[in-house]
Amino acid sequence: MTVKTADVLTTVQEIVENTPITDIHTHLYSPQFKEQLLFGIDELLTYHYLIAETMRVVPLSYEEYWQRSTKEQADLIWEELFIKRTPYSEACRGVVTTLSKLGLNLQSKDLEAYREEVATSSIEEYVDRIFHLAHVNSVVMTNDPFDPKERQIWLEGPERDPRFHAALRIDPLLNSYTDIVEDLRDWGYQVGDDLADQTVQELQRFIEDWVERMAPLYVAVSLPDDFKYPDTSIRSALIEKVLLPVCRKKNLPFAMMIGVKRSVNPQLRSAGDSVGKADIQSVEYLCKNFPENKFMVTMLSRENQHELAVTARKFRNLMVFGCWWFLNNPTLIEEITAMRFELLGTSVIPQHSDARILDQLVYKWDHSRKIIAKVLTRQYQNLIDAGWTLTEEDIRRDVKQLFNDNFWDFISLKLS
Ligand code: RAT
Ligand code: ZN
Repeated sequence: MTVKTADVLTTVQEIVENTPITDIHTHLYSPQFKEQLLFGIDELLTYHYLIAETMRVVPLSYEEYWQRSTKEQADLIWEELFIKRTPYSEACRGVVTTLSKLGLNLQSKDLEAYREEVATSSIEEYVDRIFHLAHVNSVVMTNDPFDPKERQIWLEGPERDPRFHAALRIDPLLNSYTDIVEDLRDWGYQVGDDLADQTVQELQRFIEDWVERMAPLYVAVSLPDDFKYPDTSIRSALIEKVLLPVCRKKNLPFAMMIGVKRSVNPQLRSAGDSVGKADIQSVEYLCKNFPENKFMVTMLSRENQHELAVTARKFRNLMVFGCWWFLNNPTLIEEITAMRFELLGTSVIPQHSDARILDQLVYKWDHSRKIIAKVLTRQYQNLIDAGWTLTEEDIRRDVKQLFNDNFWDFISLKLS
């Protein structure tokens, strides 16, 4: 059915709201991972984005904050950001959207009552409920073989919930190799401090073992703003000799999340990371010199977004994804998404949730969907004004590509 300019908004909104999503980057876990899966009001309130906002306004030392229990921290955050102030920051509004969609009475502002109402009989049921509310059909976890608790669970061979896919995250290997050499040796890999041939083979074996164990959809790393490739660092050598060959062999994309300055304020712990502009030339170099490797890239600084989209025009082995972390704000999502649609058409993955707490799927996707619908509407209206005939089926196909197929097609794409 042909869609007229006047009807584009409602048609796009309806389709965007109702198309289920594959959420390609989260920090969620399936219930089999026990306490690794965070959920519920207190976790929602103690999200590290909200800790940073709270510590700006309370006359409390960092130590005093961290000494408190999660429940006490949540009480403080609720009091400071939601009662004494108006919660219009994006992270605060996210809590409000989530509570509202969970059916809680926002007028009461009664945190204790919310806790009681959301208390859930079974985590499995809660996962179903949240996936349903968020209209998400599956999520990709972030799986760290260097995390002792998570590692143990994988070694026990957990039962897999098909809605939770794995992603092998290898930050310690690429960002602090010398800190993990000892662990690797303890686990039976004959590795040295420098990348002699045997070490390279053993590190490849380590990655392949974890690929076997987790069946990840991609291998991922977060990289600092001063990331350079190539350079003389061990990281460059590891990428060239260990990571890229294994990714080619297993046909796995290498996902690079570039531009994080870790621990700018260590006292804030998980909330203490920041952002810096990175060098796009490293991405260009990798895409150009490793055409048989697939790269998924997101960059943290707003200043990198235009050149990243342009780089994706040049290299089909580069998939741009998401508005990451400090970019996950309405103004920036709108600007970045519009720019990507104009430069790349439908060939991007516009968003991921980065949800750390199960309940966050509800607001992260509610907020992003609204902006994506707005930006898409504008693109379609301009196209109709230019003389194109647009059908409802066209819109359904496009949204399905943006929310699902672009990712899955890239996962199965073979470049040679
Ligand atoms: O967005 C976040 O929650 C960050 O803390 C990070 O987890 C980031 O997304 C990452 O994956 O490193
Ligand atoms: Zn993340």
